[in-house]
Amino acid sequence: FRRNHHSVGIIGAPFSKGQSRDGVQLGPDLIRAAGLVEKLKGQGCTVKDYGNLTFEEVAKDETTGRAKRPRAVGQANKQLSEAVRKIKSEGHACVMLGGDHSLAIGSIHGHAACGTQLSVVWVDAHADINTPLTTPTGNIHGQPMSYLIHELRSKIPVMPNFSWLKPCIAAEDVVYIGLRDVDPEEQVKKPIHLSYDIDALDPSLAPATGTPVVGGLTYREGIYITEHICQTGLLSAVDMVEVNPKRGGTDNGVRSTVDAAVDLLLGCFGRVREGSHSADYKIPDP
Ligand code: NNH
Ligand code: MN
Ligand code: MN
Ligand code: MN
Repeated sequence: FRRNHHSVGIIGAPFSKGQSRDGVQLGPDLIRAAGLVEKLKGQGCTVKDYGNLTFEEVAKDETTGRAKRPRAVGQANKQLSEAVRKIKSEGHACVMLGGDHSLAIGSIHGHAACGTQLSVVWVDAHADINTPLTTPTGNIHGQPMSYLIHELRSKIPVMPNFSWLKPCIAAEDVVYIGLRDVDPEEQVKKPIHLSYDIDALDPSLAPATGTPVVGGLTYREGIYITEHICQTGLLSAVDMVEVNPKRGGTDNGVRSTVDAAVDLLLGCFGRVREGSHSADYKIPDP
């Protein structure tokens, strides 16, 4: 028998202003509705759902450099950072359901606030390391890494609602997977923050996302990463972001995207493809 004793804390962040496409704010409830909590419990995890954050409207939110909606993004990430910090202080592996990938700013910052040096595994079709001055689109979901890395500190302008944020990750502690070059880092020893952008997967499998790019990870490659990271025993927090039901085309496209997101999270917490049964399963006696 396999036994999983992962203790998981879930926080939903229905936030979309790090990019311009409506719908990605529906991710947290959609992923829950696909049975995430029940399925994690079914494979032996203890789960505490901390619910969704609520975000207030920001009336006037002019750009800083080229970065769009900095006040809304800064405020949302401040709230998220505090929520993740709390979940970590209560001893859970933290699962953040997005929302767009700008939320990695607060999620990683809050995770790092518990004091240990982290490594970050960034699974994405995109590197998300533009600065507010280099971004071609202005969307902050394409920038989160630039705010978090010590080495880029001098490249980041002062931004409204970002004064709480200090860089907390060393460039050498970041691993990228899915930039169409799959090579999982194996010698990380620090607690792992896995930031999973669903657009890392191939669009044939996960079409319901704002910026699909052809040539992505297969289901097998995507799941392999989570299994491998689970086996390190170092997984400390996960982001699952950029699921957008308004971009899927068909019901099937949305369903397959959401199911993939759930399966990736189950893989993070001990599910094995060769088959795992529920925690209380007993072989029937004759
Ligand atoms: N690189 C582009 C930008 O900075 C696209 C980013 N889009 C993403 N990132 N979905 O994961 O705007
Ligand atoms: Mn991303
Ligand atoms: Mn991406
Ligand atoms: Mn495990």
